[in-house]
Amino acid sequence: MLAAVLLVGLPIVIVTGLLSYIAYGPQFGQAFPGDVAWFRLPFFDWPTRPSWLYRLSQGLHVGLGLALIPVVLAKLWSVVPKFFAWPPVRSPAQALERLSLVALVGGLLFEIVTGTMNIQYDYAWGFDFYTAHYWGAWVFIAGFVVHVAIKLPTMVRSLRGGSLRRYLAQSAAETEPEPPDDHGLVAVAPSPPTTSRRTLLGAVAGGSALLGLTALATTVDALRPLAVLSPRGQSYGDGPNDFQVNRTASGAGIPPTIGEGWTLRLTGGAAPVTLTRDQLLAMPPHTATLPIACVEGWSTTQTWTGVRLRDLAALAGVPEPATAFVQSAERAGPFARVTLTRGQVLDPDALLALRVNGADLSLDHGFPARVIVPALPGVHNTKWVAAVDFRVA
Ligand SMILES: Nc1nc2c(c(=O)[nH]1)N[C@H]1C(S)=C(S)[C@@H](COP(=O)(O)O)O[C@H]1N2
Ligand SMILES: [Mo]
Repeated sequence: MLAAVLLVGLPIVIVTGLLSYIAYGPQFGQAFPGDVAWFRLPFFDWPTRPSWLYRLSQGLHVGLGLALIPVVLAKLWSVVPKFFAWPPVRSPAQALERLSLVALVGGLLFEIVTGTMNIQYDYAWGFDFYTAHYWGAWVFIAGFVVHVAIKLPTMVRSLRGGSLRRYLAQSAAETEPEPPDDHGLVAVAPSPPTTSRRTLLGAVAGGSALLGLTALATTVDALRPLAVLSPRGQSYGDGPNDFQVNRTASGAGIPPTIGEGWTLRLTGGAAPVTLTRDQLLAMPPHTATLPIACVEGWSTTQTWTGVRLRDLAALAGVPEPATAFVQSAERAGPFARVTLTRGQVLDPDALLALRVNGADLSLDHGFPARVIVPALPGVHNTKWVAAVDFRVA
């Protein structure tokens, strides 16, 4: 039963995790870790439609990943005798199986711990999160594939056995031990039961539902007070700018005076073009309701107004760019420079946003101007934009 839930849930977490890597744009060297040798995925240009694509895939990765933790723990608990099997190795085939279990359990626990600590901003380790989470994923995937191949028949047999319904009807007092098996999973001399299987499954389901709810609350505004596990649940703006702030201006070293004398520099054409914010506001405005979806699973949908990136490209003299480099006023660090694909520049809703929900962007949300592109991972929606360089190749 637990196995069946994991067999459906874990592949979703795996696939959405790998998709997130692709969404970051490994072809531009901006996915982490950068150099993965022959573990390179067959990547493609991340689409801009549907605009909620990254919101859904990354929300599932983090939310489902969290909700499955109680199921994983219960499953591990149910196979505890295996960890103490003696002698540890009986045959080469069995040695291989046990090695796959080390990869499976070790890899999965590692992914759970690093993933959870990342969304809590608890970087208490001496290595890069993305590198560790990426390689940990492959260790886990290898163990998972081998384990499913070996155990699938056992799972199908036990689900077909029809014992589930009978078990769920039993109270603690009626609970009988499993019949002896030859896998070494059943206790030889079990103590009297203290809870029923029904209570155990109920506790697991309840724990999963609670964790899933706190994850859902980081993407559904109406549930916001329930986002108790998200650090982003604590940091918002005011009025029309009242939504999650990933990193504040002061955290990024952006002075409150950034608007004074600020200009946007566009390059790539015959001559650079420089625009003030007033000149941008005088251009044909475009409004779009689009999400910001962070790699940490939270997301928020707001209504943005600004200038289309493709209009800026045309103005710069590069109406058909192949890529665009966006430079933030935040000069150093992973957010300083982002590469967008052609499709991300030319999408009719791709914006250099100046306003949100009818008000000027707040300093924390990227004033004087920020990028908002449909289905783009949140991290690439650069705040405090200083320059855009449109490239034809
Ligand atoms: N210059 C700059 N741009 C940035 C960031 C940043 O720290 N610095 N954070 C990014 C991340 S990780 C996300 S999820 C979004 C969040 O935007 P918000 O803080 O307006 O919600 O901005 C992105 N743009
Ligand atoms: Mo983010």
